[in-house]
Amino acid sequence: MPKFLGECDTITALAGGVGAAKLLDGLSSIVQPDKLTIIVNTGDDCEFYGLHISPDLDIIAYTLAGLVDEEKGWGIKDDTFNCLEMLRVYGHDTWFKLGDRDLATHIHRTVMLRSGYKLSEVTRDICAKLGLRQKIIPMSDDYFATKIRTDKDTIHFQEYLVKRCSSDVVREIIYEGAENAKPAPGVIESIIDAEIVIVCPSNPLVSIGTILAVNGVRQALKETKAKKVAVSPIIGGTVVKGPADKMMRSLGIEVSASSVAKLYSDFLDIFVMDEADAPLVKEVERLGIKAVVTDTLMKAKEDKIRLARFILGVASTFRKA
Ligand code: FO1
Repeated sequence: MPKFLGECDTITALAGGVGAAKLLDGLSSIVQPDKLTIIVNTGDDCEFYGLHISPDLDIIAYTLAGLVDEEKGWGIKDDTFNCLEMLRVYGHDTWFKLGDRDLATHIHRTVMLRSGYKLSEVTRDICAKLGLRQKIIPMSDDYFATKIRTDKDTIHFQEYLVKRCSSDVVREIIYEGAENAKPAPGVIESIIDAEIVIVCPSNPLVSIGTILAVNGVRQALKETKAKKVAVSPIIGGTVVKGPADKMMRSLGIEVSASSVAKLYSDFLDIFVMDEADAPLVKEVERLGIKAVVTDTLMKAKEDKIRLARFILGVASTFRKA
């Protein structure tokens, strides 16, 4: 039985996939589920075999439901790939590894979307059926696709990440649909009404950057009275997982924790960095952000809970100027 914190603040988290899921796993162990709202990136959403795939929504939901394949950080543990193997026989592209049980989620989502439900409604249904009580909201119900311009073409983010193993030089990140993407119901309200907003250790360009690109989100983060805490996904100049470092380097952004802080400096109060980045504290504080250091590597469940406790502890003692 998890032990929740006694007096708990209302928390809203901005999340991408694997890195965010680890921290949210820790947070969920110490925060009552009805106090936690998670706004999730949908720029990675893609379509395969006519099915709508929402990788980050699924990574978060599967993780909190205890279903995730912990080794990979995505997909369902002990899943089989019989359907994909048969699709390969029929000549389909099978580079995006969709497991048999995972496919049920995508079929269910697609059936509901085709019947007229919004992605936020479908997500609520999936979470309820998986027994989750935290509120998980897609950043937008509208079309939004993260595209990558390379030296030779423009491709969907999943093609860049999975099919081409992040091997291309990134010339530009295109947030396709951002101009028309409205925040899903509850996104702005949960940021405004929160006591603490946590920006998870996700890719600042293609996970958090997409959420910030949705109309009104950045403004809500500036306006909210919540204490806003971000955790750096960059440790000592590299990432734990994913292509954030390669992407930043390609785009001429220095690969450092302080570069991430800079991207959030118009709304952020507190920046949590790894002990390895202690020499950057002054540089971050020059941005007008309180910088704190701790061990941010999350290998075991205890690490996730310890980091979650640290974040809530720092936020509780922070006083806005
Ligand atoms: N990531 C991979 O590296 N290879 C895959 O084949 C793959 C399949 C996949 C299927 C469902 C799903 O929900 C996620 C999946 N991911 C896969 C993860 C995903 O591409 C990314 O990690 C996220 O989009 C980034 O957060």
